[in-house]
Amino acid sequence: MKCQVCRGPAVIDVRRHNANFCQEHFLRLCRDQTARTITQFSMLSEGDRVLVAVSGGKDSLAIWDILIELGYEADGFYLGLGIGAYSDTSAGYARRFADERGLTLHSEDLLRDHGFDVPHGSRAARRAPCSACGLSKRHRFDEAARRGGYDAVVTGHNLDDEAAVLMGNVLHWQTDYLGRQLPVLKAQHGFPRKVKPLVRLTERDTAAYCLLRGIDYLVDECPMAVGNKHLSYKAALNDIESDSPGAKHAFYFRFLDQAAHRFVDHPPEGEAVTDMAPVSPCINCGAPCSNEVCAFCSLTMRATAAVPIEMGATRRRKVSR
Ligand code: Q46
Ligand code: ZN
Ligand code: ZN
Repeated sequence: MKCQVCRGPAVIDVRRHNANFCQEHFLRLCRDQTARTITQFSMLSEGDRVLVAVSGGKDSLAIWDILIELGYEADGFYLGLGIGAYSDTSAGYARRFADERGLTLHSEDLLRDHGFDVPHGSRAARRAPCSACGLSKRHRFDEAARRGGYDAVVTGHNLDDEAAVLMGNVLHWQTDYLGRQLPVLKAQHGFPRKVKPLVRLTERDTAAYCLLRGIDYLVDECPMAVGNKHLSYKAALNDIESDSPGAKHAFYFRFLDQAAHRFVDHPPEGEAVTDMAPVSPCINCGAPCSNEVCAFCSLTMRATAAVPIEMGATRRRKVSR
């Protein structure tokens, strides 16, 4: 097996490119593909300060490393979710990565800083754990970027993630979500720009990238992901990919090229994504929101209430922090 670039011994085959690569050229491929994505979708500009959402897993550490290699000023933000040993271990990987490279890692902890963790808080708030977790992450990453004056929040979503989400959205014709499933969401209404520069790389690529770069990452999946539909969509797409290399890439990128704009430009009535409902600061935390209290503060109230609050009930009290 020879590297397609230098004809030296290859260490990895990339079937969707029908090519093999040595260590040096595989790492270069990952960086080039990421740089191409950043340029193609106008994700970042020279001089941008970016905040990477870091989980301690392969994708977020790979994108942080690649951005630094590409010359960006990139700091990290880690949010402790309180999911037992999984969270304790993931925090260690994120911290070690930053410390070994002299990078800045901001961190926050849901339990310490907001009074609830994902397993208990989601139960008290009567929300699915991943829904409470996703909402918390989005809000805290946005807030960290807003308060720190960062130009963009970067996440480590890869091609497998995006293709699986796309499959779920298409299976259920979630047209409003399809209109938002873009690799870059521009800054608007006080929310920072959000970008996914890894969408050309697969999970296998980011795992290999970390291995070859000597990046130690948390291999375990979050225990709360068990039963998550996206895992079965990923498995189905992997089956298709093994018979038709490149199918995943075509599915996602042709959606972006040929279909996504139809949902962005013509979202269902009342779901315009470019003109969100009027935005005013959350009366509790000051984050931009379209209600008096933002969704995260509302979740926090429910998650920290001694007695679970019935869904739909409103509470307007200052959340203790
Ligand atoms: S961390 Fe959070 Fe994921 Fe765990 S609880 Fe669900 S959303 S599965 S990316
Ligand atoms: Zn080579
Ligand atoms: Zn709020």
